[in-house]
Amino acid sequence: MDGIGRNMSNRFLFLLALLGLAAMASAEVRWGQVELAFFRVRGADGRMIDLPTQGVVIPVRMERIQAHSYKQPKPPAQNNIHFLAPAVSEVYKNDLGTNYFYDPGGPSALDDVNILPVGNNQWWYDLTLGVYTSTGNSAKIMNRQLGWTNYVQGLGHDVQAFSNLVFDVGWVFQPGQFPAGSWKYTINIHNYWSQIPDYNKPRVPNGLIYFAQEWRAYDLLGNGAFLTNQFSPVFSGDGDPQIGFSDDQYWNDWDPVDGIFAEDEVDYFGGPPNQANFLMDLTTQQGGVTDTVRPYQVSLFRGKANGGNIASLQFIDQNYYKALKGIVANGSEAPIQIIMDGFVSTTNLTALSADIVTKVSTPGLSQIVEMYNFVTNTWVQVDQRTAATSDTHLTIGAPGTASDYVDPTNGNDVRLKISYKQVGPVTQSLWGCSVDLGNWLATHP
Ligand SMILES: [Ca+2]
Ligand SMILES: [Ca+2]
Ligand SMILES: [Ca+2]
Repeated sequence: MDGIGRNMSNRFLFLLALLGLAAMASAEVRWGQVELAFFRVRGADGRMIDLPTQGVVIPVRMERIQAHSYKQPKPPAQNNIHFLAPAVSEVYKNDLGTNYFYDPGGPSALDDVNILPVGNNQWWYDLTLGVYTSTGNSAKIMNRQLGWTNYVQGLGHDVQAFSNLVFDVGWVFQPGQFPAGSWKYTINIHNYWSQIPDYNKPRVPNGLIYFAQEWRAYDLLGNGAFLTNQFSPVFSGDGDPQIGFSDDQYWNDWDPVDGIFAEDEVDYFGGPPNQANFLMDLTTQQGGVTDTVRPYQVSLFRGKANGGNIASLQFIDQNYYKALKGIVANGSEAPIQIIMDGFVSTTNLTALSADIVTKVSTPGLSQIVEMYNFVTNTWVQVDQRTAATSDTHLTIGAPGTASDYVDPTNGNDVRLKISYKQVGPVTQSLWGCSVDLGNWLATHP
C-alpha cells in the first residue's frame, strides 16, 4: 500500500472509530420502575408459594436497541461480537448484539432455555430480555413470565405441552414507560430479595427451563388481553447462545393466542441467522467456589492423532490437540471421538460444566459434546451444534445432579467426550478438528 492509500485507510479507520463512539454515546438508556402483581415459585418442598408482592417496586433499566421483523431481511452487521467466556454469576446469555428481531404479531412465546448448572440453587439476580413495541403503552401493561421444566409430547392441538410450573411472575409496567421501538430491559430482581423471607427466595432450577413471555393488558391475576400487534418478545440470532444453550426452535402461542403452548405451536424463523432463541441474559447471586479442572488424560476412541498432546488441552493458547477423521464401525458413528479425563476435588458438586474451545477444518460438520454419568453408566449428550471453523468457546452444563458425573471409586474422575460427524457438504475428504481447550468448571460449596 502506498503512503496516500495508507493515510486514507487510517483516516477511514479513525472515522469508523468515531462512528463507533458516537453510536455508544447515543445509546438511549432509560431507568424506570416495575411493580409486581404476583410472584409464585415452587419451593423446596415442591409446593407453589405465593410470595408477598404488595407495594413492591423495583428498578428496571431500559436500553433502546434496533430490532427488525423476521419477515424483513437482516440489516448489515454493525459490529462483530465474539463468543465470551462466562462470568461465574452469568448462567445464561443469548445476546450477540448483531441481529435482534421479532415476530410483529406475536405477544406470547416460549423458548427452551438451558441454564448453566453453575446457577443451581442460586438466587436469580438480574434478568435481561428484549421487547419490540409498535405503539408504546399509554396504559399499565403486564409482562408475565412463566417457567416449566417438563415437555410432554403427544397431547395434541391447543393442549398445554409443558408441565411442572416452577415460577409464574407478573411484572407491571407503568403508562408511557415503553416508547415505540425495541428495548432491552433489565429487571433487577435482587432488589426484591430484601423484602421477603430467605427460605422463599427463588432458586434457579438446574438445566432446562421452558420460559414463556407474555405481553398482556394489566390485570391483577395476569389474565389480561394479549397485546397482539403491539408488543412482541425480541430474539437474538447470528449464532447460538454464548452461555447455556437453546435449540433453534420456540413455541409461538398463536393458534390461538391463549397462553396455552401446544406442541403444534413449535416454530422457527427459517434457521440462521434468525435462530429462534430469546434475547436473554440471566445472572445469579454468586455462591460457592468454582474450580477449573484440567484433563490429565486424553484418548481418541475414533479418529487419528494429528498433533498436540494433553498439555494442548489445558489452556487457551492456540496450541491445539488435533485429530483427523478415522475408521468407524458403522455409518452412524462419529469418525472423531475425543475422550478426556480429569479429577475434581470433591464429589459434593453443585454444578459441573464442560469448558471447551474448538474449531474444525471445513463447514458441514456437527459437534457433539457428552459427559459421562457414572450413576447410570451412560454418556449424556449435553450439546450438539454446527461445528464452527474458527475458535469457539462454549461452557456447557451437565443436566441433573452434578455429582452423578463424578466417579468416587476412581479418584473423583470426570469424563468428557467431543465428537464430530459430517452432516453436509465438506471441502476436504480428510477433515479434522483442533481443540484448544478441554476443561471443566466444577462448582462446590
Ligand atoms: Ca396457544
Ligand atoms: Ca430456542
Ligand atoms: Ca491449548
